Amino acid sequence: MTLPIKMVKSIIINQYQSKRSLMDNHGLHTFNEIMSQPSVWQATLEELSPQLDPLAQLWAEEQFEQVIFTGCGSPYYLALTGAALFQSLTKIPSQAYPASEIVLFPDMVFTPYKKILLIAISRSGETTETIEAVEEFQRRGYSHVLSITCHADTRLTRTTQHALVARHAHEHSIAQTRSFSSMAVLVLALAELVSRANTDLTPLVPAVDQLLTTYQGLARHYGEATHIERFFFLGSGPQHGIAREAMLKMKEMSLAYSEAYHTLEFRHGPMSMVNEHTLVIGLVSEEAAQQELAVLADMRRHGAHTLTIVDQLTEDADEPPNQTIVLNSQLPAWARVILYLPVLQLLSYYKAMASGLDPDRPTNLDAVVLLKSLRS
Ligand code: F1P
Repeated sequence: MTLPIKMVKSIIINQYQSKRSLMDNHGLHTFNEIMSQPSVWQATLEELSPQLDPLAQLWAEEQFEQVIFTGCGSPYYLALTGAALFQSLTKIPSQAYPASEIVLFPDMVFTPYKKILLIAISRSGETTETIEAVEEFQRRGYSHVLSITCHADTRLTRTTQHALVARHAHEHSIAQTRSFSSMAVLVLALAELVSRANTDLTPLVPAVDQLLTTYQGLARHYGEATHIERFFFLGSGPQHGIAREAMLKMKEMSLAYSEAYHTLEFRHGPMSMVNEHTLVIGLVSEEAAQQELAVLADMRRHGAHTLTIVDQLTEDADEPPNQTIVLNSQLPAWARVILYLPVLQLLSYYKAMASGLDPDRPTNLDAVVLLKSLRS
């Protein structure tokens, strides 16, 4: 069948237009979700009190001896940061495990402690492994599970007695950005409550706003730099989980080669991968700044580009100023940990866009991993 030339033209134009509008919309959700973090964190903080009050009572009654954080993917990385912060602040032994490890290797996880709180983190509240980790915990006779999620009514929240919900943070995008950071705000608030740190977390909101505005151009510059092919995210202590999450964002959105390490571990082998096509990103802590900055200086000597993230610039620092992100948080070290992430989310977004990929639709990935039971 031969179509009239006019009709062929209109089909081609329509195809071109729908391709164009698809291209124009590439990454729109991801970009908006990253940039909405100031208002979503604000809303999350405003709704905290009624959610935290019952937990304050629970803590007073139960006197937990151990806290186990769990989740899959991004929430597992939040679990790593949560456990590091929690133990440092509260002195209660705290560990993080991927949910699948709890289900498959429970004897490796559970200790003789009697009073354990399990904190299960999941954006969807539907991930099979996370729900089965909760069931394994309950099967062993433990009763207190706190879920941290973005949806109030889920399989997870129905299985657990206690919940913290960042209900403004749910996303259209598959890769987690504002959901991760808002659930992190909930973890920070819980650590603040239990440790009685007496810290006001509201300065996080102007700080993240300022960071996204000030460093969007820098993120774009490195995301679009065609000579950068490998990304290494280095973080120690509570920053390590955030470095792992930044690495995951780079993989999910842009498919670029990216790895994360404990900062001083990087010298023990991985630095062999450093060359002039490498960007090494240092999430520099307050406690170990001197040692961590020395790693970055070593990597510059090996030919790497470096991007340094610090809370404040120090006078004796020798990192190049145009390659430095200053958090300027006005918060104690533990409370500023989530501020390292948002500019790095933008970096992954720009890398994906420059690579012709749609950051809203990561390759091979669905929003939730639903499996047949791991035990069958
Ligand atoms: C966990 C998760 C995400 C990942 C992807 C698949 O989901 O592994 O970290 O980005 O979306 O699911 P959830 O338990 O937080 O819903």
